Amino acid sequence: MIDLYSSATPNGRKVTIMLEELGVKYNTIAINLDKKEQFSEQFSRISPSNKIPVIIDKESKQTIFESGAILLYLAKKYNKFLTNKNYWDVIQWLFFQMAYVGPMLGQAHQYLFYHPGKSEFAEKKSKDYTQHVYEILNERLSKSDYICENYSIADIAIWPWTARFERHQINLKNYPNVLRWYLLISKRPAVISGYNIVGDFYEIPIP
Ligand SMILES: N[C@@H](CCC(=O)N[C@@H](CS)C(=O)NCC(=O)O)C(=O)O
Repeated sequence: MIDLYSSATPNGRKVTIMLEELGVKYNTIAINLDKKEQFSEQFSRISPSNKIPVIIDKESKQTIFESGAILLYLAKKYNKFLTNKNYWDVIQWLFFQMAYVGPMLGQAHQYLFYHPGKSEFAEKKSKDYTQHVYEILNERLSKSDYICENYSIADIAIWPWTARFERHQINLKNYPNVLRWYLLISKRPAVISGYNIVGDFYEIPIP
């Protein structure tokens, strides 16, 4: 049994979608970010950066924070969504998500959605980076149905961030390959269920 500490956010949804895809049993412990529960003494012991998601695998006694590390751990443990055939391809796109997509789109949420009008410079930078991310994805998805040939942890890591396209002022219709991929993944039963495991209910946004 796996304990998952999470919230209804893109990084949290990566893990609930992965667990639903795997069909394994897990408990969810909701961490209310608005109430700053991520800074509690108890949660700090398992999450040094005070961020969700975190899992505790009671079988292996392994605690893991950082969503990319969690996806890798689960893919390795259950031997799914990361095959030997295109291992490094998936790894590089997973790292692209962790190092570029997440941080840049996360900043865009701050400057464009939560706090607009504070810094013209930051808003422009965020828009430029966001468009760059979508251009890269659109080009990549012109070559295959999924980020790396077959559905993998690269898709599972990237998709929940693209589901916030409205917040970072992106019209998905301007990125037709991303739109096709986005809609394809939106229809997966595990994605539909995994989108809403922790916290309030949200519809998957469809452009
Ligand atoms: N690189 C981390 C980022 C995690 C992260 O930013 N989590 C956000 C929610 S999506 C969070 O816990 N924010 C709370 C805070 O910053 O206080 C990961 O991918 O797990």
